[in-house]
Amino acid sequence: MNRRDFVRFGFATAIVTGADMLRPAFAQALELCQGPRPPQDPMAATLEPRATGRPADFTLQIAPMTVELAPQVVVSTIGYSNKVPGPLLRVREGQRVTVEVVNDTDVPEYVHWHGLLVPSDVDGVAEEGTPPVPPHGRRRYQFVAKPAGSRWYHSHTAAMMDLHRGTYTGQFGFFMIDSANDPRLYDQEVFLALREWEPYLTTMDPDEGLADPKDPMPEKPAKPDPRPNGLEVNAPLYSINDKMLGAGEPLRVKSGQRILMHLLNASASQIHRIGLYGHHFQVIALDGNPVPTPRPVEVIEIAPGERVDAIVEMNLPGVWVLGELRDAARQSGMGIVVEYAHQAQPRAQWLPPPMARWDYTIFGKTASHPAPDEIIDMVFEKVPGGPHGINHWLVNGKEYPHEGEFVFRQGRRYRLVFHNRSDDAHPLHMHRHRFELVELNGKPTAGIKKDTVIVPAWGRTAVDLVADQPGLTLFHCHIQQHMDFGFMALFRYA
Ligand SMILES: [Cu+2]
Repeated sequence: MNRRDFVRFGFATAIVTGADMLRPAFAQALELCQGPRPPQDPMAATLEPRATGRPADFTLQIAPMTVELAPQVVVSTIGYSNKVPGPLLRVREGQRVTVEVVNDTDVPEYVHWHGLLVPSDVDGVAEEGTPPVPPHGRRRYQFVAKPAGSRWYHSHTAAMMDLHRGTYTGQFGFFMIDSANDPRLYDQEVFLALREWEPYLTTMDPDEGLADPKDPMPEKPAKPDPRPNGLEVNAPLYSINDKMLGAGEPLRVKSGQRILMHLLNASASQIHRIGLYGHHFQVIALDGNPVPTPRPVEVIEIAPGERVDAIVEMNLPGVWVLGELRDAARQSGMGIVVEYAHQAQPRAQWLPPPMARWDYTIFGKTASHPAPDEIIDMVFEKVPGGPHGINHWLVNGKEYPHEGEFVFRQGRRYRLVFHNRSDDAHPLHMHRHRFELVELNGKPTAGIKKDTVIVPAWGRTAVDLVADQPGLTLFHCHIQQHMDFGFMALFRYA
């Protein structure tokens, strides 16, 4: 689709536009991120020295902003430093980082450093005791950046029925922690955040079709729940970074190049599957952590909160669409044009890649785990269509909060077994820790370290972790609505 088609198809449904509101924001994120990285300047983001004390390494300003997703398609949201995604924060592993957060909104905010091993008081989570960034105030977050890999930062406020708060807004950005040992076997590096905009409540489940009837579904009950499903969150507009498909600068490549793609699903509600016809994604890291067995795949499935790092070898000259497999999402913006040099085609081509089931375990190694000191079973259930017509969620029989059910003892090894007794897939996120995948629907694996894992509909996933990060630790589904309506648990250290 070219830009003219894009406008002609009338994607600008019901979005306020105004020429004087538009900012020349074309592809700022790609400009920020493309090209070989400058090794001497790991901080590609705002540097704002302050008058008092040690200058902050980065400043993030939380404020209302508009995003020009495409010509005539402008959405209003809240973002970081007037950028979507927010500024790329790039540091060395082990570096002490100070981030000054200025909150130019009327509500308290929290910035969560997703995937970093940081103490509770700077993790950016109310439930863990992090102090808020007050309305029209500021607060500094100081921590040591670890571990190396693709991390990210985002708002961690509850949104409840307000679809203009928390992860429904533009408050997200990439946080790269560079390892000293990165072999840098690529020619170009790009950051691609998947997003939806203008969310609304609906009885239609946007993830319908993701459940595969061939899945084992070990947690499926004999009798289905007869209660009607509640309202879920869907969206009419999609983008990669701040642009809808066809509206931004293409990703310009040369034949033979190896492109390192840092994919992030910054969606509040949807799992996405991404393909690029005729090309393979060599998956090298999941949630920023190198996998034991890098393997090529044709489709990447990525849930809210997850990251996938993949190298794509450019070996099929043309002008292609890298995009969502679902036509509705791709045609509503979730894609980016990949343009080889010296190609004159006026239109970017989308062809569906061969269907393949996403399976984390192919990136693992032969299972072998030390015996856990303790097994913690966690059962997740849906209460369909509760108050406000919204589904509510139970963890071991009750909604958040839980009073001391989940306790870690320092140094002990735990196996968490997630029993998903619902018909939705859930990306489960553990704060301040990394876990290792042990089993997925009965399939054993080892060596895959993550902080967010999809538990398939009616599925079961087991993970191991060593309790080595004392302090309150939040666990939750990364779908904002599920988290807001009960799908959270707080782990304490004894
Ligand atoms: Cu969920």
